[in-house]
Amino acid sequence: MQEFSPLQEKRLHYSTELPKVLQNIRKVTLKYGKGAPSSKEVKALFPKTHSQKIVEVVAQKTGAFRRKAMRVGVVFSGGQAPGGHNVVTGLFDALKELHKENRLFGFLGGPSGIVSDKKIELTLDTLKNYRNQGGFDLLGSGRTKIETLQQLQGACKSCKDLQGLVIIGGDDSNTNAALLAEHFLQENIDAKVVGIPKTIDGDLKNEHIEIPFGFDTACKVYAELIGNIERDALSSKKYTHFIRLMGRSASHITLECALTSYPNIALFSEEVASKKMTLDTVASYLAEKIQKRRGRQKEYGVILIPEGLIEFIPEVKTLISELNALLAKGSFAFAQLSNASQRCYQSLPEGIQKQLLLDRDPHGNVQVSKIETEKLLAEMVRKKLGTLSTVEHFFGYEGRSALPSNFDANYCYALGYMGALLIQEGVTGYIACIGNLHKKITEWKVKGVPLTSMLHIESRHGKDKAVIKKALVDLKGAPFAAFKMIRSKLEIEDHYRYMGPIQYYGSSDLVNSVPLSILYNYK
Ligand code: FBP
Repeated sequence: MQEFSPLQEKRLHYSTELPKVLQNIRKVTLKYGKGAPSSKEVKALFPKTHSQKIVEVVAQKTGAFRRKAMRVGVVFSGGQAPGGHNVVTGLFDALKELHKENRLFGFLGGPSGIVSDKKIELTLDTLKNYRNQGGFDLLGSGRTKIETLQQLQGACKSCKDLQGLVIIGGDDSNTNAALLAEHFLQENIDAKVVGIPKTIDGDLKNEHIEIPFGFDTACKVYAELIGNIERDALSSKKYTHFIRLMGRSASHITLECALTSYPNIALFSEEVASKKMTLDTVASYLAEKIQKRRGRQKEYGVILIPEGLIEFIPEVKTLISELNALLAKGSFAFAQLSNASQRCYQSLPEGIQKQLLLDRDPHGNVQVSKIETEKLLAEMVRKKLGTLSTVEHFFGYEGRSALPSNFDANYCYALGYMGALLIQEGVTGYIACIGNLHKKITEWKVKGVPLTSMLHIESRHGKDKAVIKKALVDLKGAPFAAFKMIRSKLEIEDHYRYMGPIQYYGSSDLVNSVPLSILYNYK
């Protein structure tokens, strides 16, 4: 028997709100708007789904809606992100509202569940304990990339009696969605494929996607933890805390946490890359700031380090791409590296060398969550300064399955609703997008955007592949500019901000807060 905490129980009964346009889903339809062009290379790879048009939700004059019941599949793909269960409940509720005979099936264990047709039917009863809850445990998740002929055939087989498939995932998973949409059309499979933007990393965003879901909650959890550490540092005055924050490539999480909790120093991978800083210059930069604080009798501090930093340091980046190419061929021998990469490899501690050789994920990414950059930098800085009392932390998994904030709970529920509408209206290879997120929920704007318009060509596993481009922190953007304005003050003085736990009930400015990274873009 599952026991609920009082808050969990209360969250089960939280009422989500919908954007006005989705409140009467039986009375709306899609209107084709602007074209969303694809590149020449993408056109060649996606002959059936390239250059489709953006769709908007509009009132349906006739009031007619699809009468035939549908069977729809849904899958969680990639890392957990708070709010995923609400996408499923939103999708389920919308499907039932559209037609009471509509049925929803959940594929188990991520995309591999699609390949091997492992699914369960989702009902009011199966979903009753998952509303507004964290995690992906209803169905589980995974990182399988569906690309071989055998995998594609498996997917066709398990989806042949479905009219829709909703893929809840990040950039790689939505690339999967684009591939499946194209393949299903080529194989005359009726199932329409729709993606939902998910990832705590915040890097699945562009002119159409303001933020992927999960980012808000995860950042709020990390900000609470950072604030607690800041206060501890200020109380004991004896440790410099090196905190690595998740976010595989982009430093969006670090930026959001820096904007909310005012640490002494925050590093940004994108800035390190643009300034072509070496590992040594990053360590010297930190040592210099710590030394300055020491001059003011401050033997403590808090430093934020984005998880992806290591991959952005030019010499390590080159080393990693050489390793990727070698490991993709199945073997690694030190002598096969270029001279520069040999030097870089040898300069790293043995632990980090081993971590760089760990298996890539199925999409060809280095598993940066396993590379302990915070320890590496703490050690390098200590060597430069002679002595330094440090405590190292890694915050990642702590935030990925948290009870979703009200923002994520509502956002996800609405994304699920939009997913149902896109499928009912028969579009395929689209991603559900909701904008105007800084406004009241009723004013949120809803549309569907062709996934092929977000694809570009990148080298993965040593081969050129069409993938969705990750959005990095824009060094010229408003959120980064806001941090730059306060950066030098934070380094020397202490302006720590204690965000406290996520507020689910109470005054509206606390419970309805939106990520600062969104707000700054509207200022
Ligand atoms: P997604 O892009 O799939 O959402 O996952 C993001 C992430 O949380 C990264 O921040 C992190 O590097 C990675 O997943 C960890 O992956 P795993 O769960 O496989 O350890």
